[in-house]
Amino acid sequence: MPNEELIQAQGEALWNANLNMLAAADRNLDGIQTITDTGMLIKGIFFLPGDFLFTHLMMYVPSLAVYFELDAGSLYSGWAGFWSALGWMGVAGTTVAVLSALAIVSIKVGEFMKSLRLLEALSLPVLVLLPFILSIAVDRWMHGALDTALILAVLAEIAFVLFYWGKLRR
Ligand SMILES: [Ca+2]
Repeated sequence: MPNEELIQAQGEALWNANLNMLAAADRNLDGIQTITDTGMLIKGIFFLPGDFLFTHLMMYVPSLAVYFELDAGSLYSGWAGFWSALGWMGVAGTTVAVLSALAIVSIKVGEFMKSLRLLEALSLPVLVLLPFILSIAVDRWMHGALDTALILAVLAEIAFVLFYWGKLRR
């Protein structure tokens, strides 16, 4: 029975070494940057999901890593490729789903705004509040005139509603 702590440490070391390798410009350490290094980067990016899965199983569920015989040789293996392909399909599927949802939402919002006629919708709250704001201003200007000003504001609201009512019926 292999030591679980050893497997955890090995998983972490493998994952970090893989990331360090991908981050380096000269990935095969031959002292020169060539097409081989670019190939290793592309391969490394493709294998990221599978290698992530295997190393993190080693790190967090070592008993399972032991059962599936995961070790340094599991990275970049056929199974790592299988899980990587599945992982990237999941990423692509999620991206398409999110983009489609965003497209649907933006169309719906667009239709809603069009039906409201944007400027009218934005000006409506301002027009509704305006008489009340003015009545408070009047009270500041002529002390004690708030009651009168509010009555005038309510009358303005009624006139406003009647005006819109007539406009809508046309
Ligand atoms: Ca190189």
